[in-house]
Amino acid sequence: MDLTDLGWDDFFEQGFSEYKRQGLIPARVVREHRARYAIVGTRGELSAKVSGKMIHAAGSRADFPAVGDWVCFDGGLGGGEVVIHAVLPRRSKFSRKVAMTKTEEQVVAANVDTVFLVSALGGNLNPRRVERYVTLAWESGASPVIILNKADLCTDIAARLSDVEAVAHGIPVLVVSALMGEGVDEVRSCLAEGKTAAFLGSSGVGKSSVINCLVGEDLLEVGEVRAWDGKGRHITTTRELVILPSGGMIIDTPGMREIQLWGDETSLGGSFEDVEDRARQCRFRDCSHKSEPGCAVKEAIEAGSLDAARLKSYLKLQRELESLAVRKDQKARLHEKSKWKKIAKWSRQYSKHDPKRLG
Ligand SMILES: Nc1nc2c(ncn2[C@@H]2O[C@H](COP(=O)(O)OP(=O)(O)OP(=O)(O)O)[C@@H](O)[C@H]2O)c(=O)[nH]1
Ligand SMILES: [Mg+2]
Ligand SMILES: [Zn+2]
Repeated sequence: MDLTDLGWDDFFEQGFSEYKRQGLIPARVVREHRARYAIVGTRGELSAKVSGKMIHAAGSRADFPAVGDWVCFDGGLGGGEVVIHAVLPRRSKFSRKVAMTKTEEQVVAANVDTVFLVSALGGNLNPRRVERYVTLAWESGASPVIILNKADLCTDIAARLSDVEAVAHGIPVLVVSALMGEGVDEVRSCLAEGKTAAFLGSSGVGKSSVINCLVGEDLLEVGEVRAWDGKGRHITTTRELVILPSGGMIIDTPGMREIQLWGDETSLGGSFEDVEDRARQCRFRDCSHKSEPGCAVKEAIEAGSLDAARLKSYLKLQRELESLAVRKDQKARLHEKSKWKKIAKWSRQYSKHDPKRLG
């Protein structure tokens, strides 16, 4: 396999130079399952695990390889599993906060050029959920494209499309039916040789089905949806990078029940540019857009040029990011504290052996 077919370019070559000197070999992560990685490079597909040193040095889960990452492995021993010693700097990454209460970043897909945010028409298409995905996509560094799949199940496509376009804010929206094979060519035209696209969205919206259409065969397992509530079990259980016969790569991901934001106060700038543009014209810089005089956001809502639901959603996501910032900060302080405890302990031991040297 030629590395450029896998997306290798000058950016990664540069990151690789120091590892090249160490005799390490680059490869791309195509699958991950319980701390075991399938990697592909000039030697074909290999099974790999990360080195003990890397595990020890990792500050968080985001420091471990994710699907789409370029890693450096030691090819010296041959046979069996190879050992990954480093992850090359990522050009882009789609991250979320790990579910539940932990304050930790999870990289869902790395080095992605295009992210397809998939929702299903018919059933409960929720523009607020689309907004959430769009926010994370802007933050990722990849270009977002929205797919509304299952067009065959929907009788008022035009209305749903305009609901979504209102929150898409200039991002292309493609109407697709994987079942009928409609709109698939538009999806294909977003792919290119050496480029990587990732499919993200709730379970059952048809991510794997659309990919199967693109590949032209039933490569990925596709699920049953329970008719009575539109829900089913999660079909895709691991993230996987698929290399298309026509060039280009696709990452399939398991549906996410909840997608929590990972980012900072600047994260809403891309997805809520319409709200933030107006907010800059408010009389007070720290306007909360609730009851302050001279609030340009409120004025826009009254004039009908901004949707009230959009402001509500903006404020909600902003609160979520604020509480994330507080928790990140607490975590950083705890980390700092435990580091200084270790140093203090070490210096006490050190001074016991040779009190003079600590002066
Ligand atoms: N009517 C209709 N059904 C579809 C379409 N695309 C997918 N489906 C059905 O929707 C169900 C779920 O499809 P999947 O492709 O497994 O969905 P997924 O998003 O990959 O789900 P997870 O892997 O659980 O995240 C399957 O029964 C598909 O046959 C479509 O365009 N129209
Ligand atoms: Mg799937
Ligand atoms: Zn305001």
